[in-house]
Amino acid sequence: MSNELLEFDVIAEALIEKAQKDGAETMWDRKAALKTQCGFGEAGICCRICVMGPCRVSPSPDKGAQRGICGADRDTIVARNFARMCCAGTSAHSDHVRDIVHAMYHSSEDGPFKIREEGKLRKIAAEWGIEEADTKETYALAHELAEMALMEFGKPFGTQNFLKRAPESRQEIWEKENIAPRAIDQEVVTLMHSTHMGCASDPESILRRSLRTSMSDGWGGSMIGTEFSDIMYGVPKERASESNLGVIDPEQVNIMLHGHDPNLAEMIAVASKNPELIEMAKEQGAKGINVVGMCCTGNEMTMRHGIKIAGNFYQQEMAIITGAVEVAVVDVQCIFPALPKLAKSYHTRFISTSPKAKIAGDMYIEFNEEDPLSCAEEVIKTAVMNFKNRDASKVDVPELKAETIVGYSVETTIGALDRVVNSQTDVTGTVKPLGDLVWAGVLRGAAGIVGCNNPKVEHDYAHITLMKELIKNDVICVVTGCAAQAAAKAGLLKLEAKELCGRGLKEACERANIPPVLHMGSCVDISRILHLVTLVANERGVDIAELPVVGAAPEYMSEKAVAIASYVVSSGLNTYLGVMPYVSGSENFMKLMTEGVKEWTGAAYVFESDPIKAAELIMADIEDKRTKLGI
Ligand code: XCC
Ligand code: SF4
Repeated sequence: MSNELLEFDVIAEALIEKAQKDGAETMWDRKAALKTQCGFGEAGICCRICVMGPCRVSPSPDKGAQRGICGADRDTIVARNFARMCCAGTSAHSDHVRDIVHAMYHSSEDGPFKIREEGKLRKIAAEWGIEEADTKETYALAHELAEMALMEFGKPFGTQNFLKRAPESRQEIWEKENIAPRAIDQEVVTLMHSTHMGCASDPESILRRSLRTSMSDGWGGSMIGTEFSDIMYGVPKERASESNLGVIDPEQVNIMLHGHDPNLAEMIAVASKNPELIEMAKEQGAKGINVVGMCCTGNEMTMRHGIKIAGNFYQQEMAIITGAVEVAVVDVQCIFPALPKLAKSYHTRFISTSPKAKIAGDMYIEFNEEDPLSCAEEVIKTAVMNFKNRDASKVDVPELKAETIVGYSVETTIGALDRVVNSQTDVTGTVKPLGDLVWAGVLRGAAGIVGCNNPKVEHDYAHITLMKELIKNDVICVVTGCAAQAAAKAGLLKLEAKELCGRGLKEACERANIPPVLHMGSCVDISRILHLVTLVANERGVDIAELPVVGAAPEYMSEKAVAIASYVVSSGLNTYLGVMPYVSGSENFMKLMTEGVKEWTGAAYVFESDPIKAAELIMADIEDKRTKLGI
């Protein structure tokens, strides 16, 4: 089945049935046990910011409690709850990035963390104004740049360095609207302060500050994370991979890498090639060691090493339910606390590694940036020695997997675009061909489709439906996170997917030899999308908000995604959310999000749960932008 364009994920049902037979519990069991989820929480009108509460106010202005004990009304309560999601989302991305920067600070010629992309190191160092960036000794420069990046988290003055990438018009908007982010930690701390009991109550001010905090993620933490990971681990290049649970190989020792931080994953990738460990696996009766990725770690590893993608967010339990995973090793974010218990229904060992995300219930092997390989080797040895404990009667790996092309960093995308120009007569190495294709109408526009899965909607359905609708209408899609993995499993990340496109996009794909949906990486790599869009805007001399480009998160669930939506809106792109955030309890706040914010940033949040309708709205949006540009 591996070569067909798959219709969504047809294996979930079989594995859920298997789980029941094995006596294992899944997210769907727990969702059912919760019965009706809390309506006040859902509307964002429950406040428990202080211990006079919790105060649940009425969603209706005509009846019920209108204010909490302190007098906060529904607008304030909703705004504060929303703001705190932005804080947490920004913290998660940026704090994971801090670890990447620390790894770069510890990099050395003969240590486990090395500089692989010296050119990129020098380029970013020069961009940030480091003197003699082209001549300094590599590691001295890397350490200087890392220290500078650490200051981006806590510098007392100034705004984020990467803002200068944006078109001047955008930078002016950020200045004028007071959403140019200062130090990342400062933005989070100050917004936590603002939303403390008895501080800000003005929803407009709270939203504005939420945007600024989220901006410190998109143009700060996340962008640093992407660029610095590239410097250390390599700029992703086009490469083939495979995706879906079928990449788990019953004949090998399977290690499932799940989480977000490339530091751990890179070390496991290195250690898994250690001949001694492979020999050890063979002695245990396995054919070898098979590392597979889940969620964003999966994205990072497939982009840089072609490591196969086992699945996205909602499949983390299913991977274990196959009965063929020796070790599930995790670092931070999006890891169900349910996994250790689930693992006990099988032979799987669950290993958490980060002091920031110590998960109770099975093993903990701390990952230490000063001696990273020892953790990685211990994880692999544990997996190898666990192979013999497999219960053959419980092994059932679905045979489903799809071929996939990944690796579209900005650099690689520009390289692919060079294939559509005449290298003798035209400039190469720029985004000009992309702008030309859009301006000529061959491509109507572009959409960044990102984010998670959410059991409130049928998994992967909204992602895939939206992507298919858009490519049919000649809108090229760039994808990250679990949306990218949904695309991978559905066969949208391969050249043959051009058959699903409109004429223009199909032709562009043929000329550039790319799929119509481009895998740009993990969620922090949404900064790659921002960067690409920025380059196109700069090349055309327009503002980002003028481009026929949108953002979408059809199935998101995490606080990180709320921060992402907020920095994408702040960057000037309308952002289509398929799941309602907890704001419906305040009509005023909703209005600010869907209309008011447009006056500040030129873009807004759009709520639409039906992907077909969302696609229609996006097409109208894109055509409207084109008309205004006169193209
Ligand atoms: Fe997590 Fe990044 Fe969401 Fe997937 S897309 S569920 S955040 S792994 Ni980021
Ligand atoms: Fe209630 Fe106000 Fe305290 Fe919130 S801050 S819990 S609304 S008293």
